[in-house]
Order: sequence, then structure tokens, then C-alpha cells
Amino acid sequence: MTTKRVITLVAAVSAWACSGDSTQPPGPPLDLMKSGGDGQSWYFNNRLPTPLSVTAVDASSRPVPGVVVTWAVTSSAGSGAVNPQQSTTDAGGVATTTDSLGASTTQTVSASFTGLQSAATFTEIGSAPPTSGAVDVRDDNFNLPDIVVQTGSNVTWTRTGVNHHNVTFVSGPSILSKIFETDLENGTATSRTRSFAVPGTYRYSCTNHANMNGSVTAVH
Ligand SMILES: [Cu+2]
Repeated sequence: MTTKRVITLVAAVSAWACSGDSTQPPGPPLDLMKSGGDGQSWYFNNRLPTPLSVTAVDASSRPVPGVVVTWAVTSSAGSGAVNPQQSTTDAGGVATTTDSLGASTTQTVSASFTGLQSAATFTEIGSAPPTSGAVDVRDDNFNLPDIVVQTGSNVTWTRTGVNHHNVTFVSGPSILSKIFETDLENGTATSRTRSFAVPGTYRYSCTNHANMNGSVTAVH
């Protein structure tokens, strides 16, 4: 019984190896499949959080490396830009680019290669970033934990719980000083406000409670 099982396994593995990529290189690229970054909602004149990526495949749906992919913003002028405008698929058949929104609410980006019949099209959504932020400091979490504001906007943390909490910045474009510390005896710090002058993501924690974390992302 054991021997038969081993033989069956070996046969299965051999069959897989023969039909796999090891014996036949992928054929010429036939199509581009979107593999990341489509349908993001982000803020005017900012780079999208997730890069755009496509996978080049042959007629058997196998990924094709070495394909030069051309990226282009296809919506109207002022809709942002991609960088780079050409990229080559890697060993996994994947090519990527970064995409920045412009001032329009809808942006479309195409990806293609020479000879491709129908380009892959990405659609991204832009909006104006919030110009203020508010976070409840609760027992024991921040609500909302992750917020986005326009650079220079104020964010206010307000104590709504009764436990002793703090807002201690742990990473970001610069490490900011602790701005919030509640004290049950003295009743201090029911509310504190800070503005964020430099774009980027600032992460903070309450050092009194494990997993009590939050972030502020300042965008242009
Ligand atoms: Cu806390």
C-alpha cells in the first residue's frame, strides 16, 4: 500500500513537470492581465498607494518575461502621470509603474505592448483630501485608527474613555513628540490638536495598551 502510494506520487509529479514551464518556454505574449492597482480611490495630485501592475501571458496563459509594456494616462490632460512610462515584465511576467493622480475625479491608464490587440485599462478615482481630522481616544482603541488629511491640516484627539491613554508617535517622516497623555487623578488632556506639515504616514501608539495603535497620513 505504501509503495503504491509513493509510485502514484512520483508519476503525478513527473506529469506535472513535463507539462510545466521547465520543458517549454512561454510563447509570444498574447494578452495583458491586470494584476494590481486598479480601482483605487485616492486624493488629487498624489501618488496612488498601490503601484499598477500587469502580467503578460501567452496563448496558454503562461506568464511571459521580457515584454516591454507601455503605460499611458488616457484621460484628459491634467489627469496625472505614470512613472516609468515603460517597464519590462520580470521572471513572473509582471510589469509595474507608479501612478499619480491629477486634479480630475476619474483617471484612466492604459497598459499595452507592441502587437497587443486590446490594451488593459485601469480606472482610478480622485477627490479632495479632508482638511481636518478627529480621533476618539477610547477604552482601549483609537477611533478612527487610520485617517488621511491634507498637509497642514489639524488633527484633534479627544478623550472619550476613562482609562489612562497617551498618543506617542513611533514612526513617520519625522518622529514627533508625544502630544497626548491622560491622567485620571488630574483630569488632564481631554483634547489635543496637532497639524502635520510634512507629507507621509505618521504611526502612533498608546504605550499603556498593547495593540492600541493609529496613523495619520498627510497628503498634498
Ligand atoms: Cu491606551
